[in-house]
Amino acid sequence: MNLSWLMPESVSTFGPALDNLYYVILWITGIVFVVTEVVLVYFIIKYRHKEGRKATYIEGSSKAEWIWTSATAVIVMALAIYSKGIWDTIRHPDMFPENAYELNVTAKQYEWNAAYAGSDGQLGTSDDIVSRNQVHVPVDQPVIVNLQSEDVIHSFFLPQLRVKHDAVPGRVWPIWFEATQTGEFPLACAELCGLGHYRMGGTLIVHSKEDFDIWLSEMQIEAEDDE
Ligand SMILES: [Cu+2]
Repeated sequence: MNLSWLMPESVSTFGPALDNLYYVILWITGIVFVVTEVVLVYFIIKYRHKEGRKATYIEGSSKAEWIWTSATAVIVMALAIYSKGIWDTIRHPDMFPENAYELNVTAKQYEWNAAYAGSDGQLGTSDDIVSRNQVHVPVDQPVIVNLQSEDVIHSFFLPQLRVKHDAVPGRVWPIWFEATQTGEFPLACAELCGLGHYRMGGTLIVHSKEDFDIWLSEMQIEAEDDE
């Protein structure tokens, strides 16, 4: 059964693997839930009160306990091993792609500020280019976002990219993703961060490589004109 309607379209390189893991867990827990409920209802009806029927004392069955304990352990271990590969790809610092484009994103009540290296090619210098509530990235290239927060805990959420990560004050947290499609996608804050949390939204703009370079140089010219 195709469950893809449950989620927004995926435009991320690691999206399909992550979605599959989600569907596998949903199937396993879904089947266990239905079977358990059916058995529960069956027993409620079968052993309902009847005049003259006396309850019997039972001590349980160690065979049944062995079966359900080991079956659960096997399923949980299998899921842990299956998900570890995906988790490592996405979050393990040693697995970060090397040819990534790097930018900074700083969250604050209630906006997202992105900073890109200016003409010196260095991030965190005075010629950085900034965009407010817009994160511009090139398509088909890994992007590293150094996430930080100026005030409280926010959460950088790109549903279509299958990215969600907390921005924690006092820490710089690198995350990465690679968009597979150009276009505009919503950026939301997924952590209740104050009264204006609901309007802490932005846009992820995925450009073709050429358009991204054009956008960057236009922003550089604009910044130089302002000086
Ligand atoms: Cu927020």
